[in-house]
Amino acid sequence: MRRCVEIAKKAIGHTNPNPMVGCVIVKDGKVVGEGFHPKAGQPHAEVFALRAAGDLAENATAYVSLEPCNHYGRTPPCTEALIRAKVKRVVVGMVDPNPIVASKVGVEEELCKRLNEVFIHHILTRKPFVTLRYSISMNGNISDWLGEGAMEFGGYYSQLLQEYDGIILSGASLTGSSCLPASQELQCKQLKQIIVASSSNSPAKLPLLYQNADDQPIIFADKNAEVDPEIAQHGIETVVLDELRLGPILNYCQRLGLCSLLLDTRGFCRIFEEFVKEGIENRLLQKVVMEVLPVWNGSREAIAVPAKNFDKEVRRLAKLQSRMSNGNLLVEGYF
Ligand code: AOF
Ligand code: ZN
Repeated sequence: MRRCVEIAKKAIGHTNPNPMVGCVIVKDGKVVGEGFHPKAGQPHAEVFALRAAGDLAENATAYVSLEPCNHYGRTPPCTEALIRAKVKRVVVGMVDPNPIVASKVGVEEELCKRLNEVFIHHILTRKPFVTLRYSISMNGNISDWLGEGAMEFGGYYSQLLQEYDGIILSGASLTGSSCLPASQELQCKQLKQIIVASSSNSPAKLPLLYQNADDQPIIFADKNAEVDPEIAQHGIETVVLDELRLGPILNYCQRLGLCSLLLDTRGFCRIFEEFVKEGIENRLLQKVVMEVLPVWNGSREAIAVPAKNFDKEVRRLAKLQSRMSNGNLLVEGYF
């Protein structure tokens, strides 16, 4: 089952709105076929694994990280493919939360659920899965910097960009060195850029993070924001809201089919403080990824971690995990 999850991850960032799924077919203690679901519209993991196994699937055991589907969606039911191939036993990691599928089991369930936290949230709530990301200094202030190596290929930040459908950034973070890199790996994934422009953080310049991305960014501006006229000339969609709030932005993203969003506080600005408050109070945020940098930051760049006007109650985060990444500490948790 751990192997199923490992191969399912090959499609990270490419399966939405479908889940990532891996399937391994085992016969007489040997792996005879493996497969994963690469993309919505393409065959499911079981189909690829059965193709690889060929005749050896007969009397074999199929391990699948998600309960095999039994419905006609974009593709036919995997249950029928498994029966046709005469597989003897099916071992399932987690039940499919999709109400049109459904039944039993639970092998390495936590692991299988973590793999598809986005899919699970999205199919049950029909809302995007939103992760708040920020870096802090050792003295507990937000830092505008990312940890060393974070943006490089394999770095945690570039992995986040691969994983999520969209990124919400402040207009202020779009100038100069804090722009995202246009590396080859990132270009293959269409990451929708959602830029928030309020009067205090209007993008000074045309914010094209990926010069080659087919996808145009969207700008959400409040009515007092000064949006560079060049932006309109480039035909970039600008949505003017009376009140710049996270809820309406997320609804808009949902309609665009974005299942997961990274709320990135780089270029941290007042508006994000409001977003975090609104996000926690209205349960719009699901996850936090915090990077602790080995620095002590001074008053010019220091901004307190967003807690302004936060309702008195303490919110406890669940399933805390930590790891080191290039000398920086990464802490993750769930609201
Ligand atoms: C599986 N194996 O690899 C995946 C499953 O439109 P379709 O045909 O792609 O069906 C999508 C639904 O099928 C999706 O919402 C989820 O319930 C299930 N995904 N099931 O047996 C797979 N990706
Ligand atoms: Zn299926």
